[in-house]
Amino acid sequence: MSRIRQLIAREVLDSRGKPTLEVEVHCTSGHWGRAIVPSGASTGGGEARELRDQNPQWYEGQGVQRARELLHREIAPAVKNMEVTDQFAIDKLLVELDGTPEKGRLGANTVLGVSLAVAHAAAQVQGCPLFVHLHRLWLSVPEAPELSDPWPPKIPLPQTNMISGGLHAPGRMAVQDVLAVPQAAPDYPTALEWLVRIHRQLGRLLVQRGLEGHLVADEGGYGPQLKDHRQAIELLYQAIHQSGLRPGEDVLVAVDVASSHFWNGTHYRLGPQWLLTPEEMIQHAVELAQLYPISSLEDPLHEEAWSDWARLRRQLPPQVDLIGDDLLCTQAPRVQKGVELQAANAVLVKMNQVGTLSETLRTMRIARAAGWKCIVSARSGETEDTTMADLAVATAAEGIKIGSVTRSERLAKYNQLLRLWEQVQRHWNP
Ligand code: 2PG
Ligand code: MG
Repeated sequence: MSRIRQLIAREVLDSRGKPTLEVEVHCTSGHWGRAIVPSGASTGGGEARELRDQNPQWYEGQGVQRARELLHREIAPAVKNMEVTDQFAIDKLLVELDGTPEKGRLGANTVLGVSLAVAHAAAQVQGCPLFVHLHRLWLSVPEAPELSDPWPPKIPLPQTNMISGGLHAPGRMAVQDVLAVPQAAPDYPTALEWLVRIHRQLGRLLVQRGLEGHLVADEGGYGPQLKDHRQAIELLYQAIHQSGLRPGEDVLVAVDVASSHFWNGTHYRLGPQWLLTPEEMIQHAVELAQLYPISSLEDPLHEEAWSDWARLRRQLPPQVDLIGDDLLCTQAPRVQKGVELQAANAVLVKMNQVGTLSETLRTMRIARAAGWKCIVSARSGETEDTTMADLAVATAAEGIKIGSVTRSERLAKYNQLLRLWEQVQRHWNP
């Protein structure tokens, strides 16, 4: 038994130098846990809300001092003396305390900071690694569909950012993210070596072509001035090949189109002179999947185009995953709707899109029950916090999207997966 004694929140900075919340939970037993909240740039309209101060004198209005205050004043007294291992009861209380559907009062950042720090503290109390505690929670989510399989912890397959566009880079490419997926790597350390090899080779290739191959974008990938995403996919294809790997066999390509951010209400604006109607966009997505070794397309249609998504799903080859990020926002009702409409077959999981660990796990269980894949994702604004890596392993997620293999806020997670890989080998996969 260990009860919550004290919460401490502080304003720290994320990978874009933007304030974010760090929360500590201290228990009566002396154990404690800490978590830091990430933050997105290409956010979905259905996401839970972040609370920011809007005070122009402090970090241009982006401060989280009010979130800190609310946490100390309202949340701390409410959760005090609760059993720290009782994650579901604590999260339920946090949701009730906020009282709004989109966590607009306390802020999803405030609530998530507490929810995750509680999980870290609970793992300490039980003397087990975080992913083991999260795995137990995953198996016992209340009000969630039954799990048909035991889903033992497993290392997810990375989708690694190589070239960035959209809101994550200053280049011309409208599409946000072209990623490499080392699907045939025999194990995680090999996958990571392949990814670094490809990333370096791609940098050399960009320089040879007179393009920017040194500076990196928000998630650590390159952000050169390219014509469009087809050029980015072709460059990545060549870099894979020049790395001694077989594109389409060893390594596949994933694309996060993030199309809500260039949808103008009638057309998708892929370039200054390149406007596509929804029907043309569907055809374009199908063509991409035919032309290139594509493993998944994320948000190829905008976040409210449910019936277009369902049409695209019917036209895409079954082996190409259709991932909903802005479409689903890790929200259970949106995933339920997506399942009913057969609008996708995979959900991107970002804990701060919904605000608590319990709600995240419930969303994942709904996806699982429908036979969908789960891809746990970092945000473009990240920190040294590695909880998402543990979550992915604990829930046996098929994929993980962390960003590129540079910048320490990304490598913190890739490195955590190396540690978890050893543990999974030892205990679950000997
Ligand atoms: C996405 C994420 C991560 P952001 O769109 O999938 O790449 O970006 O955190 O800016 O929403
Ligand atoms: Mg996305």
